[in-house]
Amino acid sequence: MRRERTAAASVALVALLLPGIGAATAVSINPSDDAFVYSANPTWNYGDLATLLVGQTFSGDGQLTAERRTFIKFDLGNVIAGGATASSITALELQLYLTTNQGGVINAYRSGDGWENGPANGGQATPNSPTGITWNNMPSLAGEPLLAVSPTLSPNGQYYTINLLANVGSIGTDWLAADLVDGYLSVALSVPVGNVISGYYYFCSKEANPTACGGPVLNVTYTPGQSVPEPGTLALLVLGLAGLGLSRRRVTAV
Ligand SMILES: [Ca+2]
Ligand SMILES: [Ca+2]
Repeated sequence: MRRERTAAASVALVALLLPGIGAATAVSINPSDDAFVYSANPTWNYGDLATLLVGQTFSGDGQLTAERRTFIKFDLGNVIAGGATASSITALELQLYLTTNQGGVINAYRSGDGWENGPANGGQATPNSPTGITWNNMPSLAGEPLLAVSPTLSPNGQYYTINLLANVGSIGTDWLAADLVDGYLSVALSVPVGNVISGYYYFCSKEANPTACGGPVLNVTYTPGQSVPEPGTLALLVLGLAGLGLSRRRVTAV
């Protein structure tokens, strides 16, 4: 009985000295940048619009006529400051608010971070900002891990969740570890290869009026405090455990 209480006290002491271990933390992040790009206006930027579009259009004989893709970038600074590691992140979900559906699915890819929202000039015959993302300067999707498939996008007027960790069992988490070093996670959204749906999915961008519809959100759940304890904390832990050991020996000797 006494020995069990001593063991319990040891566990309590460890929990006291190493707060945060085992307690999952959930963080919701809004985008730092988001924009769609359009193959029919390949030098135009649409970063300041309230909508994000994904999809393709086809002519009557089935030839692809245009495509729109969306790029969304999240600053991971708060997650990094909280001590998250690739292995301690247990959930990574992208949420998108849909306003116009086509009844199919879209794919999420990881992309490079070297692009910016830019001042939108969509719909106007004005030169593109050199800093804003366009069809011509967008990061490639090829070769990037993270391919995750959205649920069927219908009906309108609600958030949909894409699980960005859906494929870590096959591709690992090196990409996530890299994003925790460079500080940003960028996601590209496009329709699947072989898509036959003609039309565009509309989502709300970070510029959308929040009373009308919500912008993209990245939900991160991780277990903090897995960094190596400070030397002072370790010393306290060793002293505390040694003290318990001494008291246990005295009890045993009686
Ligand atoms: Ca934007
Ligand atoms: Ca990155």
